[in-house]
Amino acid sequence: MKTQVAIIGAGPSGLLLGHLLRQAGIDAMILERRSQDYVLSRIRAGVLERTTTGLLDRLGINQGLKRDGLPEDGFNLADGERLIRIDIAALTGKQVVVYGQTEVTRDLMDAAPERGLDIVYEAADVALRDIESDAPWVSYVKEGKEHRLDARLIAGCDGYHGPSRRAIPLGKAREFERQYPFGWLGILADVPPCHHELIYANSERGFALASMRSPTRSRYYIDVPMTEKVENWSDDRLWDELARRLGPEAGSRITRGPALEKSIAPLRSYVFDTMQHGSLFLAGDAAHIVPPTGAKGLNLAASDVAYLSDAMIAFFTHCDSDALAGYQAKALARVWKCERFSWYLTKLMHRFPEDGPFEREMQIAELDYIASSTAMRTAIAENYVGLPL
Ligand code: RFL
Ligand code: PHB
Repeated sequence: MKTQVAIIGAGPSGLLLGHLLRQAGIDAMILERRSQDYVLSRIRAGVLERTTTGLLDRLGINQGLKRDGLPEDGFNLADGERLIRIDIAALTGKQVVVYGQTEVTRDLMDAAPERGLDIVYEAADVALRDIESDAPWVSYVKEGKEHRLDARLIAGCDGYHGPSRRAIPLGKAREFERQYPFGWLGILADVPPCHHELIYANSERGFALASMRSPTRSRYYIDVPMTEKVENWSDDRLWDELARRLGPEAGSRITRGPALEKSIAPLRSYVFDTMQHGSLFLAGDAAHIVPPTGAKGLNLAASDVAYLSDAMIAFFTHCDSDALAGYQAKALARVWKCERFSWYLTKLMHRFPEDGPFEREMQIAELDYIASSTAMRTAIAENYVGLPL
């Protein structure tokens, strides 16, 4: 088989890229290791920046987003009993939209056949070959049979654990990593949210986040040590803990219900500072990870794809290789700013085991400053709604 761009991974970055290329008349084929149902069962991001919704609008794959997306004018930082509202609409003139990654992914998957975007699910043993040449190819196994996909370019959109990044020789890249001493235990339940806006809480008992997917579906998180097991958290224990950490006001408005999903995700900051090598280009979690505080991961995947699709389209339509050569510099400049914001908000809103009274006073002083300074709230709001492309 032959295509112009072989895309590894049918997460948000691979699907968005595939659609943008198809819209420009470029052939693309996606190889995904998992089944469609498995990909859709992963509960992840919930908050979309304008950059991300803009791509869905540009593709015309925005009916679900328009129908079910919840535009948000603000979000809140809770510290003990105080709630600091970041009025993103007033401070930036922009909004974010609550619309789940599962829904984005489903919309993009559903639109694929009619737009000629081929997706091979359950493609095993994907391996990238001859990436330093102008004729790279990918081998994979489907239903026990070996296949070969020839391409002009390969897009590595296969997340943190995929093979694409590993195909780049380590000597050609620099890796930056920060692990955090906790993970987020999340619960999804069909109950109304406790508040109409997101609340990030830094309580004496630890971090909590109140988020949502719809007026009848809530998503909550608390931080737990990485040694913690989901099995130790009955629904009741988790609801009790959330109520304590979110404080008397929001805590008392929590509606409890059975978990539709419950899982622990590690927190990590990671940048692989080579996003291209030969004919291979990385996008999204394949090249970088941010801790979820700040809701940047999916949005960063989308902004990578905005740059990469423009560069690939220029390459195929005007033989412009300079655009491709400039992809990494553009993408990384934005990546580092999002890494900074996610790290900053993580430091501000979590109690780190190694921190003492001094670090806690620093958090209190910072939160006081945010509460009293429009400049500080504007800086946070600008980052939250998404920095310009
Ligand atoms: P994905 O979504 O990981 O997709 C990669 C795809 O590649 C496939 N794959 C392979 N395919 C073929 N062969 C192989 N050998 C393969 N290995 C892997 C995988 O099966 C998968 O389908 O990466 P992508 O597309 O770059 O998208 C990135 C986002 O998924 C990620 O950044 C966000 O989910 C992060 N994130 C959040 N981002 C936000 O913008 N806002 C949020 O509110 C937000 N909340 C979150 C999050 C991530 C979380 N977890 C679980 C890490 C909350 C959580 C809890
Ligand atoms: C979510 O709704 O899953 C969510 C929202 C905001 C975050 C992270 C996750 O910062």
